[in-house]
Amino acid sequence: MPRPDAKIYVAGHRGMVGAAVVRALEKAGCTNIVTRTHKELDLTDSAAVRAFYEKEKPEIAVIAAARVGGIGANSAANSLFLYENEMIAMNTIWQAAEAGVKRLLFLGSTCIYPRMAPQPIPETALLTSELEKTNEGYALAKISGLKLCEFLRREKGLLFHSLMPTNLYGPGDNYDIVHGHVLPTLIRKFETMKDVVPLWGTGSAIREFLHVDDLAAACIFALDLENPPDLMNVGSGEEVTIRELAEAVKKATGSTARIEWDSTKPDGTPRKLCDTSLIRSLGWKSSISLEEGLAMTVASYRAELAAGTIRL
Ligand code: GFB
Repeated sequence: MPRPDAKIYVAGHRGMVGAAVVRALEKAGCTNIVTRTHKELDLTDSAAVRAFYEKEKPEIAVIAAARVGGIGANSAANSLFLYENEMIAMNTIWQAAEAGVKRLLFLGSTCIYPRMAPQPIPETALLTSELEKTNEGYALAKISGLKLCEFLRREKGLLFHSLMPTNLYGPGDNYDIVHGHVLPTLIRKFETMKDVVPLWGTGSAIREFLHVDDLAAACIFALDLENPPDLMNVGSGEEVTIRELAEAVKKATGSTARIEWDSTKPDGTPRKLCDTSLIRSLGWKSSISLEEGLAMTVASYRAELAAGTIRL
């Protein structure tokens, strides 16, 4: 557990992941958490990030800030996903090292692995073959970030390391029908479309889902390791086809609508199950099942909608 008084910067605290990390750190007793909204600090601006670190001088940084989106958002704007995420990663990691941050945890995604990686995907599959085209920009930026951490650790002895979570979901997700990830988008579709729910692709793609509170617990676990691996996968081991996911969301929402598949839309990576043997061998495993997590997330979707705090 980080010391209760350790000054910890969480980048991206208003996003689903950053908010979950802040909740978990607070629950673990941390009282000195530093945050900045996007408006207060533009993470693509190197000079501003440098000034921020010089002023605050955090001891630890957790980088959960990123431009994220589902297959629709990524494939329509690979350039933006590459540019913004590259800038955010380079600035938050490099300037942290310059300002004397002792420990940094960088968060990425399992889309850094090759499209046809062996399944389940081990960390060693990194950079062994071509990336999935629909999210190539995002993946390249995240690969740069994890490599910068690795190089700084090797060259300067800094304890900078990375976690690569599988597809995430949970409270505070983005429910935008066009730009969102599949799981929150399906919740919104089944909650709002009464007769027919149009879904993308063939439904045959396979995904693994992890509740964001499980990822936050993995972050605390990783920050506790004296000598963490440079790169660790974080997953639930529970994989489903998109078709099975759709049935599960339909059930969780109580919808009676008919599903219609639009095979002109992309399936993306055929399968993306990460090998979590490394993190499990060190003593961490997920604890929220997909069924349980889905029920919780449908409830939080409804609560966020009623409270007017939902991101659509
Ligand atoms: O979460 P998602 O958008 O992205 O899921 P990826 C895409 C899968 O769900 C594809 C199917 O197989 C889609 O065909 N799908 C079915 C839908 N209906 C829908 C729908 O209404 N909306 C969406 N979005 N998908 C993302 C990357 O890949 O994974 C990101 O683009 C990130 O960079 C994230 O790495 C974790 O799982 O394909």
